[in-house]
Amino acid sequence: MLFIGLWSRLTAADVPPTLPLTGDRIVRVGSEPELQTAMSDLRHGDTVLLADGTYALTASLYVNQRNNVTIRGESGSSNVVLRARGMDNPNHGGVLFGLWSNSTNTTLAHLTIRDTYDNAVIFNAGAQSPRLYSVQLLNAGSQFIKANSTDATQGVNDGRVELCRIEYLAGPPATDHGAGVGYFNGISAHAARRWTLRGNLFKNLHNPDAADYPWNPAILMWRRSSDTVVEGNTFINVDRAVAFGLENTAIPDHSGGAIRNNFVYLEPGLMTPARTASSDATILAWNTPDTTIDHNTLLLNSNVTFAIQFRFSQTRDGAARHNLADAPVHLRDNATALLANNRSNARPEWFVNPSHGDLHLRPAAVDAIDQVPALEEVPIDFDGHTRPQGSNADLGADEWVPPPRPRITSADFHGPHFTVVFDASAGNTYYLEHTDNLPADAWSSLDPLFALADGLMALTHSNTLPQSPRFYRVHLDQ
Ligand SMILES: [Ca+2]
Ligand SMILES: [Ca+2]
Repeated sequence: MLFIGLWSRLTAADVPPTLPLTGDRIVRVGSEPELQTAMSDLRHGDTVLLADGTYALTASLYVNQRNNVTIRGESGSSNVVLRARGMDNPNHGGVLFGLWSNSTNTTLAHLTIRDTYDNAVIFNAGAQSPRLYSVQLLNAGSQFIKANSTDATQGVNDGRVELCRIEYLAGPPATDHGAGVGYFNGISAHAARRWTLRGNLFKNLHNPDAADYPWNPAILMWRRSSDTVVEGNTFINVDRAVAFGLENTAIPDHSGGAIRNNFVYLEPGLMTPARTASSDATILAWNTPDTTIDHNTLLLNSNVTFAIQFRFSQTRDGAARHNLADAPVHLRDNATALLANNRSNARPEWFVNPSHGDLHLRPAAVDAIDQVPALEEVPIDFDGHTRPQGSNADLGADEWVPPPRPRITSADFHGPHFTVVFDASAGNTYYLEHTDNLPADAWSSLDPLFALADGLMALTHSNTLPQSPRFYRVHLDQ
């Protein structure tokens, strides 16, 4: 198959909408000293608005008993960069964290925090209802986001992490920061209730075998956490994607909640055979009653034994339904769950662009499309499309929507080459066809073109001669 793409355009998900600018005071800062002054003078209700640029942090940003504080850039997430001294640099200058808060309604938006020796963002006793929106957290020396508890039963509740990117750009921390080498998660929250993690990307949270922590979940909600919702996230090359609960404690380690409409992709050969042998699964429900795991898409390429695992006897009254994976669902150590319509033989060619974590369905995924009745609890898909489209709902996170007919926007000769430009939809294959007679007995097809993204594409009939008449059409392969 020929792959040529001339133009593409960003989808809405690549540039999240900008939050409206609110706050009792807008405190504008344009330099690191001004930022630190604003933090020292912080009042309840402040919005600290950072001008575009890179800020080399001389201290962590402390939101200490100041409620309703927002720290943000203007828009996007990459124009404002808060840089610490390096996740493996013991000369961290005391800049252990990016943001530290023990306050209510701390919001972080439209900026990047990178290269912290400890957590990128930490919420401690007293913090409630934190929000991260359109934030990049890169290269953290420990958990990217940590939510600690006041005691065994009271933690940071009602957190939201939306449209954020959490990634190691060149591998995880290589040195021991006190808890062993490779001690990280995307988020670790203790005794945390009602968090929502939606539309985020978790990438390369993967330790080498020599690390002390071979199985860090990107999302770890445990130690009496409850009612977490994890939806619409993309996980690429992570040791584990999600764990609701981990330990077989007398009181459930987590309860309730939903893991739905997520994409998980692991590249072939990510894990060594020894790792794979002890892998359990990518999504864990361990010691968590009443948890549902529905409509996820997981392409794991034989790196792990199971896609989803329920474990321990208090894990009951939950369900795994309508998941699309290339590995099965597993019940371990007396766990029970309702299992329905989970497919374990997914193929890479069913998906638009797996190595980029794009597990939208291609039309070729006939064994996934229109296979199940819509599930009342999961009425929309990864994209916000309602289920079902077509005669039935599709397995996995993406409900496939038939693409619009291609619309030709221009057609021109360039020497002996005739080029047709048209609107294409990601995941579909288009043919340029021609005939010299209408109605045509048969259309002649040129090499097909596969659309990696939505946008304009071009197909060229090379070394053809002008002939009158000749007719062209763009054919959508379905
Ligand atoms: Ca359908
Ligand atoms: Ca869809």
